[in-house]
Amino acid sequence: MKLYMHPASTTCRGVMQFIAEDKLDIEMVNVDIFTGEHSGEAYTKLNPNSLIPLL
Ligand SMILES: N[C@@H](CCC(=O)N[C@@H](CS)C(=O)NCC(=O)O)C(=O)O
Repeated sequence: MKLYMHPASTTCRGVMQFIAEDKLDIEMVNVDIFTGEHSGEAYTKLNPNSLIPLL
């Protein structure tokens, strides 16, 4: 399982904290919302809403 996120995103941090506290085996995939990566073709194929986080 993967979490698509950005560490500066407050909506991601709660999910990241839950994963860390429960030591879950989930890969973190950084999506650079500052360069618009979340609006690119690769990410919108995963999440048409263009928002992070995405599990
Ligand atoms: N509750 C929303 C919150 C997601 C959200 O607002 N994420 C922000 C980052 S904090 C985002 O992806 N913003 C990109 C944008 O609005 O273009 C959801 O998970 O669907």
